[in-house]
Amino acid sequence: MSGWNYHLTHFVTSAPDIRHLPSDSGIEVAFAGRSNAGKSSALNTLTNQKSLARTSKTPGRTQLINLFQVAEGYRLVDLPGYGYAEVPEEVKLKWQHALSEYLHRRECLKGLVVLMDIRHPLKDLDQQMIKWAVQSDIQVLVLLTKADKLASGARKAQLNLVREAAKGFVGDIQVEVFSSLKRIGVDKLSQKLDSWFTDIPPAVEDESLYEPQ
Ligand SMILES: Nc1nc2c(ncn2[C@@H]2O[C@H](COP(=O)(O)OP(=O)(O)O)[C@@H](O)[C@H]2O)c(=O)[nH]1
Ligand SMILES: [Mg+2]
Repeated sequence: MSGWNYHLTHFVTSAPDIRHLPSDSGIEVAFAGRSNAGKSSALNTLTNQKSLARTSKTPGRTQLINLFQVAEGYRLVDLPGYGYAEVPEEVKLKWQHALSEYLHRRECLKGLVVLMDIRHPLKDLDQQMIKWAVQSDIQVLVLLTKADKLASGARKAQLNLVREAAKGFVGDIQVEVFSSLKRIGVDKLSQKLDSWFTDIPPAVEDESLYEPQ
């Protein structure tokens, strides 16, 4: 049972960079991925809204950080897609710096969802995002998107491959297949978000509890 109703999510604001984000409080989960990875579609599928993630995707505003609110203080953050071939190198480096800063400094950032096309996973910047998240003790959910494009055997093989590679990052990384088109993996995504938003601290191993009476 999901504790949160993601269908109630609504757009709050756009920020031109991380310095203009709302106050660093509550709990935030960020969505990142190369452009065209299926990020907007995933957000729309999760929230069951046709154009939530596109409402602010007007031309010329694609580099904005878009913030959505599930409930007061609980936000989903749509980071601009990276990997645009046509963006000048200088702009790319600036943006990478801002992303690194966001992942390292944002206190309320609890989890990072990294979306990658299942046919082209773990590109350089995807790996960089995961590394930054791990450095900052931020849990990661990798979604292998457009899973409907592969037959089940190939899908499973890709999943295993990426799960194996994820171990190399030595962090808290869960990898799942996802398809907005076929609604695959939506439950896995909402369960992970539930766990981040619930924010129950990990069980403290209090040995006294286990002492025989
Ligand atoms: N087959 C398939 N296509 C998808 C899926 N998700 C997104 N797409 C397509 O991939 C393209 C990019 O999707 P979009 O959500 O805009 O990607 P974004 O740039 O990461 O926000 C669009 O043409 C979508 O229709 C999916 O689950 N299955
Ligand atoms: Mg998008």
